[in-house]
Amino acid sequence: MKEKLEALLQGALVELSTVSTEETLHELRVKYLGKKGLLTSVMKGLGSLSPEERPVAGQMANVVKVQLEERLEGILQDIRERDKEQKLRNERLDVTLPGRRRPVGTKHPVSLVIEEISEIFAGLGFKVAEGPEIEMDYYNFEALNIPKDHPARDMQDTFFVSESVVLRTHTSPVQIRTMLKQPPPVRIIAPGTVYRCDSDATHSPMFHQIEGLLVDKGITFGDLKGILTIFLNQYFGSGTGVRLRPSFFPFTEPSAEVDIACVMCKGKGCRICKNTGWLEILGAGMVDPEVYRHVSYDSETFTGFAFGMGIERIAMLRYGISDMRLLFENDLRFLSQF
Ligand code: 2NL
Repeated sequence: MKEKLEALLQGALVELSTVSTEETLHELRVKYLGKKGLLTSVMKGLGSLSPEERPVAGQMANVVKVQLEERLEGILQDIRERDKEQKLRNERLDVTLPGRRRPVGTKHPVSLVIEEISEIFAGLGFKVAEGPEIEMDYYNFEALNIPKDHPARDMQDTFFVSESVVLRTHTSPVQIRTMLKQPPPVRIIAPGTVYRCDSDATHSPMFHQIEGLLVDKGITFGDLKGILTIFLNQYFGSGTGVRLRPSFFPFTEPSAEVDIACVMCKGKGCRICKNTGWLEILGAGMVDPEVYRHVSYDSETFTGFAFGMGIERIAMLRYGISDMRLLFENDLRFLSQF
């Protein structure tokens, strides 16, 4: 019996010396001290001993049991201590490290142009107006004196949603909606996204425009020229040359193209202005009485002017961007420069 117990203890101690996890420790506890464990089965043999031997062997078995229990408990504490330390080591953080910088976005150049131009016109008393990008044919064309058979309505240029609904091809319908909602005076600009079924190196099917509208008593072509000259001198720098050339739009009469002296060569002639010294920036004109008729404004009492400009072209001139497609590719190497 004594030998059996000693062998059992030695065997257990050898096995315990290699234990490194709580699970294998638990398995060994069951193997030696469990109900069907090795020590239990040795103790079951106590009954067959003589009355003199039994208490001695029993005491020995108890000593072995206590020793094993203490050893198991000791190893368990060691494993737990080791696991805790490892966990602390893994979770260690250096509170003196500088924080990780979050990348901060920049505004898109198209947004910058819209904001800056809107601000200049805000200073001239214009309010920003907005409207839907999916628009009624009536507001996009008919009310602007662009009849059904007009070339500007050609299938080639317009994205049709249905026979009477289009993706707006300009932001003019915003001004039509504004005039239908309120009586004159009106002093608004309408920046926004517009769509044309046209796509090549210099045309995107989705682009941006700002239009403006001023309607009041006694507004003349002189006011148009004055306001646009003030705007162009604020945006492109004071002293920027401005000239008007006669033009045609179905919704204005008379109409004009507005040029500025080339921002690159100051009018001397270069690649940007194709050696003309001038850059076309805006289209403008006095609102055609036919437009007033569609929104029930009295064209005998009220006159006004309207204008429109393409944002992408202005952004390219303002920031020296050579290819319009850079504005739509969303390459952060390009966008983060603004
Ligand atoms: C251009 C020319 C223009 C307008 C837009 C307009 C709007 C109403 C009535 C009359 Cl509601 N006119 N808008 C007028 C003249 C020119 O845009 O070249 N845009 C890129």
